Amino acid sequence: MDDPYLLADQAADALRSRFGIHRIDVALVLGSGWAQAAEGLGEPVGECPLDELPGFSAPVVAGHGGAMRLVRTASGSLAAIFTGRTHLYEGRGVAPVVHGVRTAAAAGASRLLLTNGCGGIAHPPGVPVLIADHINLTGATPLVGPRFVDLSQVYSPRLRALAQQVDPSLEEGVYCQFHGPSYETPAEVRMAKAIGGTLVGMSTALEAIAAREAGLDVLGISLVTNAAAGTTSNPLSHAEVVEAGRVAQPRLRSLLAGLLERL
Ligand code: 8IG
Repeated sequence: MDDPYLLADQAADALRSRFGIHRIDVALVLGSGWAQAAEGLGEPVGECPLDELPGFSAPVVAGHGGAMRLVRTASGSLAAIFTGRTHLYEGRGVAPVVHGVRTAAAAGASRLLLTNGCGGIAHPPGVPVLIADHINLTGATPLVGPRFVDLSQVYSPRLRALAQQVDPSLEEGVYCQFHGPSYETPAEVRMAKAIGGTLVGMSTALEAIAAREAGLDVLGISLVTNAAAGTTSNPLSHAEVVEAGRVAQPRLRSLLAGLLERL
C-alpha cells in the first residue's frame, strides 16, 4: 500500500465497521500535556489501540500513547480523540505523520482540533495559546505533486472566534514547526522570533496542511510547557515544566469541554 489516501480510506472503513458507526464529526489530537484534560470528556463510545487500524504503527515515544477514543459530545457529535501522534522526527516520513488527519477526514470529520505542547518565545509556560498561523520549518510537506492548497486561512477564523468565546483571555500566537528531535539552539529561536514566530514545536503544521487539503476546518491550540531555548537567563527546571503543566490543567479542561460542546 503506497497510496496514503487509499490507506486512509481503509483505516476509516476499519473504524466504521469496528465501532458500527457511519461517520465521525470531529477529530481531536492530543499533544504533550493535554491527555489528562481530555479524560472523561463526553460519553464513551469505544476505544482501540491505533496500531489495530490500517496504516498506524506503534508509537516510538513511550508515553505518547497511541489510542483512538470515540466519544459522543454534549452537542451530539461523534468525536474521535487521538491520544498520541506520529512525529516527523521518528523517521518514518511525512505520510504517517498525517495519516490520522486523513483517516479522520475519510471517516467524515469536518472539524479538527490539533493540540500540542511546545516552547514559548512570546508566551510564558503554563499558558494555552490559540494558533493564528504557522511557519513550516521542517522542509517537508505531506503534499506530493501539483496540489496547490490554499493556506491563507489554515486555522479557521470561525473556530478561533469560538475558542475566544469559550476562553476570552486566550492569547494568539504563530507556531513554528521544526523537524526535531533536538530542541532549538538560541540562534534558531532568535530566527523564529525574527520571522514572526511566537511558539516553537515539532508537530501540528504538517497535520494542518494535510487537513486543509482534505477540506477540514482546523483549530490549533498550544500549551506552552517551557520557555524556548535562550529566551530566559535562568532556564526552567524539569520540576517547573511539570508544574506549569499541572497548573494549566483546569484551564485546558474547560477549553476542551467548551470546544467539544460547540465544535
Ligand atoms: I514540550 O522548546 C516542547 N516541545 N521544538 N521546542 C520544540 N519542541 C518542543 C519544545 C521546545 N518544548
